[in-house]
Amino acid sequence: MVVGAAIIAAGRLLAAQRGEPPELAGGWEFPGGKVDPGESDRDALVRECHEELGVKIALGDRIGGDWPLALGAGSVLRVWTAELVEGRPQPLEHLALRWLAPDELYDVAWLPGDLPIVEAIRPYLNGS
Ligand code: 9L3
Ligand code: MG
Repeated sequence: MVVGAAIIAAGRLLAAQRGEPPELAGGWEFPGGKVDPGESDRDALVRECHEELGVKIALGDRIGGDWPLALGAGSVLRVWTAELVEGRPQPLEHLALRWLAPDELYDVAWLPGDLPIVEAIRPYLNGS
């Protein structure tokens, strides 16, 4: 189980560029990661965003259901919207971060698993 955060601030969506593993390096994702044994999805997402970005987030809505990550691999991605509560995101474990305005959502090379989720975030970018 993998969890990801659609962090939104001032009407923009945060995208993060992976540096590893090699087959995913350079691709852009919703920050997050694997849920630890005994940990809730939501707790894992808050923890991962603190580790990866140095921020405290508050989770909002769940976006969709289980998004398939790799065909046949069985792993799925669960995504929540989130807002910043404390700190400004830093690329502590990523190559780069970008804040995407609504007309820039596809300016980055989203990872295949994350790409179909982007459109579902768009309604949250207006008026926030
Ligand atoms: N993954 C894909 N999209 C995402 C995230 C957070 C993760 N938005 C994939 C990349 C890895 C696996 O899930 O193959 C575990 O992620 P991590 O723990 O290395 O971040
Ligand atoms: Mg991660």
